[in-house]
Amino acid sequence: MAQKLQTLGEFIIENQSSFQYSSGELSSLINSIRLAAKVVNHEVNKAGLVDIIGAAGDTNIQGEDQQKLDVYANDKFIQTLTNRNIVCGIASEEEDDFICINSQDENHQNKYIVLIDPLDGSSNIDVNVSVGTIFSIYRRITPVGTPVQLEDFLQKGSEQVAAGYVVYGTSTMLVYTTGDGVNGFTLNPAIGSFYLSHPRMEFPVDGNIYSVNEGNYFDFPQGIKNYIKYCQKEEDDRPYTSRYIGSLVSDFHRNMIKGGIYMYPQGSKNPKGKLRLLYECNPMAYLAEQANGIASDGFKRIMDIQPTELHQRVPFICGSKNMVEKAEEFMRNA
Ligand code: AHM
Ligand code: MG
Repeated sequence: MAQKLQTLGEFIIENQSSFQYSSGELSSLINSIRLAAKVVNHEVNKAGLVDIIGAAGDTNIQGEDQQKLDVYANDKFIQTLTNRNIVCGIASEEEDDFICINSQDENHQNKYIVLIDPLDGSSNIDVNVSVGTIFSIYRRITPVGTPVQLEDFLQKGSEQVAAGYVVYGTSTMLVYTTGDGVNGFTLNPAIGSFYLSHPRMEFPVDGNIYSVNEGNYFDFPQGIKNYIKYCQKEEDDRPYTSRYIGSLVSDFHRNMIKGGIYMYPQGSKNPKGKLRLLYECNPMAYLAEQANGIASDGFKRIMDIQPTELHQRVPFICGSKNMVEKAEEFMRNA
């Protein structure tokens, strides 16, 4: 007999009590992200039809061209979270500084902050390749009812209470964790609802996919070069294969399902790595650990890094446990 389909809304309600601080606030927050994700999905899907792609003319804090859909996604997520009045602060990869919500209202009781990469991998949009939204949720550490401060955002990844991503791919999925495993929901576009399609997602302990921009090979640290050579060797029956989309969410998603490792190391072009600790690495690290995987900067756990600035970058190695441990071993021994 066919199983009853569970919607994301039903799942959130059903699992609310298992969350340690259960007050309904986190559930409303995830509901808002679900809503904004549907709006952005609609727009991303239209990208090939309307003249919305292309540089918007703005440059973000990292000096990169912003494309119109980045701006659109950024606005939608910020608007939805602000209008529903459920967070006290937001930081976005597309904004220079964090946004303080309700700073004039001493009675506001919101205790969560959200960090978001509204549209990651957006250089892939104009060639119809999957992109994603990444989010990360923390409890503020400064007193409720006061304006949020930078220190609320500069918390270690290990303090996250929830994290997830939306992948706008052949189907659109929302995958998230609140610290009790990782669950994936697929959008039925005809109805506009997300359904639980991938319960309890886990990285296989081992895998055979390595995902890295090999165009940067000569720029990589020796340990990563050695690890790539190890993956390429034909001996010992180790049939590795290379898959790199250049869209973190999609590469991560595939590796979590099939088993693999994603690497964006430091190099002379990106001395501290390319990916941002707060908007990309910490949420993906939380998901990875909740899904039986590992996330490391090559030497230590990503979620143990004390952030010092909002747009900080770090080297990022993430995926199946045995593969990441092997890459770390190569880094130590290089
Ligand atoms: P973005 O935040 O500017 O989109 O950059 C992040 C993206 C990741 O999704 C992807 O894994 C990586 O940058 C690809 O970088 P590269 O083209 O240097 O390989
Ligand atoms: Mg990004």
